[in-house]
Amino acid sequence: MTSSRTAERRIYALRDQINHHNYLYYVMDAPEIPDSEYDKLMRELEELEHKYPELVTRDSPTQRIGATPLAEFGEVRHEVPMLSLDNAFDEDEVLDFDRRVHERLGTNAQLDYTAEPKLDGLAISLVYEDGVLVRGATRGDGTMGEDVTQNIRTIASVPLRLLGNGFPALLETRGEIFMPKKGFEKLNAQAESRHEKIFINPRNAAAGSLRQLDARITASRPLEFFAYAWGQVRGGSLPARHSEVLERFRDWGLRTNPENRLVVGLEGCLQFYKQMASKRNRLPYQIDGVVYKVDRLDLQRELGYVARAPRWALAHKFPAEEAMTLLLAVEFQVGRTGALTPVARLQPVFVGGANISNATLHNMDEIERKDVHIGDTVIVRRAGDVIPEVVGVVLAKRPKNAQRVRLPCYCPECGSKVLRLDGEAVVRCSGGLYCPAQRKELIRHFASRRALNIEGLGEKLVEQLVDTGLVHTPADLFSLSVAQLAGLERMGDKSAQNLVNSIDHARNTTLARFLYALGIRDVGETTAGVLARHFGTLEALMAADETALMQVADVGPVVAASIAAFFKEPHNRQVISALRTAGVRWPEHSVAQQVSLGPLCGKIFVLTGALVHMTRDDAKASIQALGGKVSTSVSKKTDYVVVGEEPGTKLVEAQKLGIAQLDERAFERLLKQ
Ligand code: I6G
Repeated sequence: MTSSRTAERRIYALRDQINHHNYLYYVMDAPEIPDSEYDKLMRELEELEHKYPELVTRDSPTQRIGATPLAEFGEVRHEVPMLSLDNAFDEDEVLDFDRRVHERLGTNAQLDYTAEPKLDGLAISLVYEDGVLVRGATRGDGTMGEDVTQNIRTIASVPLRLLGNGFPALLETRGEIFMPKKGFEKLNAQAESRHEKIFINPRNAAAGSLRQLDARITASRPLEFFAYAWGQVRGGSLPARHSEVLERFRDWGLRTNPENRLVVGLEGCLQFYKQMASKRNRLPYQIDGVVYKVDRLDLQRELGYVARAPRWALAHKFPAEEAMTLLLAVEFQVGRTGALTPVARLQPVFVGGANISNATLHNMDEIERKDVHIGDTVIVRRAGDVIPEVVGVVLAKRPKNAQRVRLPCYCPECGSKVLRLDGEAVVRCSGGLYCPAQRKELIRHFASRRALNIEGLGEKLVEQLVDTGLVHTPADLFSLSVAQLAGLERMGDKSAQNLVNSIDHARNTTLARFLYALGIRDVGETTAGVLARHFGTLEALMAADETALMQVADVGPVVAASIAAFFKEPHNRQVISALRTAGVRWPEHSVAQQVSLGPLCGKIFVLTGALVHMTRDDAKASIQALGGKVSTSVSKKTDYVVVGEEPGTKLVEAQKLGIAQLDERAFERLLKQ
């Protein structure tokens, strides 16, 4: 049995080890043992303390989470007021600051500054007495703050006991409590899955987490700490420079920002600002600027304070990425794929370095999740080049007449019905072939190689045809004249004639290609082929309801719903009818014909080598249209190997197995039978 003395020694040793590993992990960012080893040490300490409760101390690493929730936070007076910083919003203001500092100090010499990222969190004061954390308090109004000791103790990067020695008997360190971006996203994802309120940004999440009366809730939140300043210091002294104090803090186990730098003069400050601005999005936490501090503490004392801010420090802010403004209306924009995106029309506001009056609301789910109403005061965010977005609502400012956002029933571009499939956040226009918003994308797809394969009709030309109003739907392509085309930019008579010829050529196609060309949502090339084989005719497919569609191999409820919705939309039926009138055709086979007749029905083909008169895709589609199957490897089941130029090893295998070979001519004859 462990004697009490042995247990005591082991407990102290374990605490030292755990504190040391905390230091390596949080302060040095260089852990030496895996988490599992660390957990083992913690478990051993917990067990020993459980057995010897009289040996438990407040600064033991096991004592982070207090058991009883508070009724309210106590008040704390800051003996040394917690000041704020003057802000600079451009280089000129930094220049003025540096000039004022020089004037007051009566020197022309370049000064050393500590340059630090300014975290977007909450200022905090931590008091250590004889190295033991005794109090954590918020800034409050700078003189009176709230006692959040219980909550601060739960933050793993805040040491409960300082390491090493040489620290003053009373040390009040100050710094920032913040929530890293990843932790914030995870917290919001959890809140969302539980249908709880989400936080607007990491700063709000950190503030909300620290103001919990139940420390167990704070303990579950991913909060972190960086030290950057100090208040009361008694029974000891600090070094003579700010940068040296920060180093000392680290030695004592207080985490400081590894991005901090000692820089020289104004130039050094501005260079640091630029570096941090470009690094900003890659940092694991949000920053809203950088802070410059005259490094020598004697010079700081000489400079003193003005009003509530030190003359020796300056916050150089990045352009604000978030701002509040009024949501005037919500409009729906139709994208190239038919997705309707709600767009917030805002009272113009300056944010992220630009005036913005529109921001995305993403989709209806997001609107519901954020509880956005028209008339609300909203928070918009514009970070870097990212599209501005509405991140949240200031509910306290909601006017009585605020209105819910309603999803339109019809597409604002073309009037076709709007669809929201079960389980999908995105809402779509069902007027695929007809909708102007989808026109360019659809025509480009319609003409693409694997669809109707209209040679020479590239993206640029599609743009011109649509922009000049010559083409509204794919059917219009078939009535284009040489004269019309020749009038377009970079289009000579010859190219115009060539394009008319290839459009004419594209009239003869297969049902599978035609279906694929229609750009029905969820209907790719393979599904189009399967549908063509299953139904045999376009009429049969168009007449099929969702139940009938689901009989087709590979067609599930989502795809069936997309197909049914597409053919239900009268605008789409009109365009299909116009295409057929324009002469778009394909060999028709009823299902019965396919099964009983058709030379290729049930036959398995393998293609090898390059065909001269058709692409491999065309050959494949033709075989499938006539009921045949195409396999990628030769086996005893193969009926024909189609042999093009420079065939591969498949030919050798076919010869070995004695399988019938078709050259391109024989293959073409077979297709025409
Ligand atoms: O609000 C602050 C943010 C960052 C600060 C600060 C800081 O240093 C990186 N430093 C001081 C001295 C003060 N406020 C008062």
